[in-house]
Amino acid sequence: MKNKFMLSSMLLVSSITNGFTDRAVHAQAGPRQIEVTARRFAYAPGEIILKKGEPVVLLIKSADVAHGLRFRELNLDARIDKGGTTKLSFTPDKAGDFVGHCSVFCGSGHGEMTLTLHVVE
Ligand SMILES: [Cu+2]
Repeated sequence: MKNKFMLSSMLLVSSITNGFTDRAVHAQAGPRQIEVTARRFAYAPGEIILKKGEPVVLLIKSADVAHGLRFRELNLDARIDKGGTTKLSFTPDKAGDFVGHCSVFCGSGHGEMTLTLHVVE
């Protein structure tokens, strides 16, 4: 009687543990995804820390009009349609600070609309 109870609790514990392991494996698969919201005239967040050599996907969502995001030094340029979301996938291959600018004219503050990537070693 006592043994049967112990066995079933052990099975229960091991199935919970397996569930956690599965989830951890899934979380590690694929590149890191970061959500960014673009709205006149800023990106949120306005600064992102990335690791050199680590693949990343920026999910850039527009909360109002069409916007863009260009990092000249990283050879990246994205367009985000009005109310839409654009996936920008890349792997930073050099460390440093990179300032991205909005590349679709969106109004009076367009020139000051920036997102800074801090790529660390
Ligand atoms: Cu703009």
